[in-house]
Amino acid sequence: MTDLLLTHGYFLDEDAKEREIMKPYPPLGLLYVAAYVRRAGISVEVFDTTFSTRDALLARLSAAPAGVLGIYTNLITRASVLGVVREAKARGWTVVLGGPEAANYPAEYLTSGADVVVFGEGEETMVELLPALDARGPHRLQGVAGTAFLDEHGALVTNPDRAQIKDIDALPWPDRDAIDIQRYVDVWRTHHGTGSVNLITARGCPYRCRWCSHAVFGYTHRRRSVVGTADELQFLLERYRPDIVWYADDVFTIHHRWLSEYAAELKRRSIRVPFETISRADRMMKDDVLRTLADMGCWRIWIGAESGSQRILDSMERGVTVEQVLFATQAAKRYGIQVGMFLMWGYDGETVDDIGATVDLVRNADPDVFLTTVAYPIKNTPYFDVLGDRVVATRAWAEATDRDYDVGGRYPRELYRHADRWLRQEVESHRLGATQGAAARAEALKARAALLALAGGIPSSGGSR
Ligand code: B12
Ligand code: SF4
Repeated sequence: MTDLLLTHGYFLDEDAKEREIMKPYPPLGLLYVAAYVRRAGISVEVFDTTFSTRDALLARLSAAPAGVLGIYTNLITRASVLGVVREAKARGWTVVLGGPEAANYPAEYLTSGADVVVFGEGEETMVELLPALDARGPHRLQGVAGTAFLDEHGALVTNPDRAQIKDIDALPWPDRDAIDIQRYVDVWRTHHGTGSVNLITARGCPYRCRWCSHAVFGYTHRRRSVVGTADELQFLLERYRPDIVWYADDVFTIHHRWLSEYAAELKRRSIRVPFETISRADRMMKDDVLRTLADMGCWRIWIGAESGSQRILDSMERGVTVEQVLFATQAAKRYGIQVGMFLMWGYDGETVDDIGATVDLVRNADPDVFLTTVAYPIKNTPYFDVLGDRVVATRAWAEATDRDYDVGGRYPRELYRHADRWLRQEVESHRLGATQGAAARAEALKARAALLALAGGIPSSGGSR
């Protein structure tokens, strides 16, 4: 009998946009939990929903006997997970939620039917929680650190935080055998010509960007050993034969000495595999870091540039300058590394001038690819807190995500669509040059005019060419 069934409520089948992108990654956190509880002697099964369907999951839930169902939650899966919770409860399962989203809304999830919300790292908590659930049921879990539940009177009980795992090298690797990893590699290869696998080299980020969620790992930063990480990579390469790797770290180049030792270890093993990852410009300011990345096979690095306005970067407490973003982008490209940029519109206090500064930055830095998002306040972040009652729900909590919050006092959403068009056309016209880029330039000016009309003002500087 399976003591624990784990799943994550994300179905590609229900996400037309992501089906077009087709860059799915295995749910690493869930696989870490699976490996840890399995090592503790608990039998565990993972139902990976990515390539499956809701009907198939429900069929699995209907197969008796019902036990404990653990679900990973993140920001985008709220409605889906709530649906799974409902169906699981109707079939007699005890439901435990983990991951960054449930940790931010324990009361809401518990009153929607979940039995327990786990916050922080799931490994040790699950190993303590499962026998406690067996012995005491879901309403008397006082003292199980890292959990929240409703007591017999329906009152919310929040147990103390669990201490973070000190030695993350002591953790077993993610239980990749529990799901069909090869399918991910193959889907990538079919759609993009390169099969990809993911792994992490560290947990947690010590920076304090105000909009970023630290719900799981807090502000710690714990690294794996160079040898342990290289062992896992080597295993992945031998086992799944991917063409590329995604280091799913928060800031891959955060620790320069570690990076150079890791690169040396891979070289010693004659491993050079193209990889993609995320970093910060200020951790990419040295030639030897960029050379190391290039030598290791880094083919694309994502930089959270966010804004071209220093005033906005400072109010985000990003700890990075516009000059660093420009420098790091151009320097990475000189080393043959593609740059992807994350950009954010509409952060608190952003004006049309600031939007223009972002357009200027991207035009000048010329990253290979960039993605924009309209800033959204994630619960329990300093950004959410500072907005206070300017965070306005647009839909019922159960049907929405934190991305659906409206922010009072901000420009209308339509303005950011014009900002996007302005940015894309401006960059395009710059790439094509004065003659060939004339049409794009005209489009950029139109988009900028539309944006200004909506903003009801003329910028005094920035992006005003
Ligand atoms: C890599 C990454 C991505 C990659 C995904 C590639 C991949 N999966 O490898 C990309 C760039 C595509 C991406 C996209 C997005 N991401 Co992202 N991503 C991450 C990142 C940096 C690492 C994920 C990871 O592998 N973590 C390592 C594992 C070990 O941690 P974990 O999953 O949290 O698991 C632990 C616990 O949560 C818990 N746990 C997990 N599952 C379960 C289940 C049970 C039952 C229990 C008890 C416990 C438990 O135990 C685990 C081990 O301790 C995280 C930040 C982070 N460091 O985690 C953000 C993060 C998860 N992403 C986030 C966001 C917002 C997004 C996007 C919505 C962004 C956007 N605007 O589009 C999209 C959503 C895409 C999607 N389909 O989910 C937020 C989520 C915030 C929230 N409150 O939900 C995070 C936390 C970033 C942040 N700091 O704000 N992301
Ligand atoms: S945005 Fe990146 S650098 Fe900033 S706190 Fe979050 S993970 Fe760290």
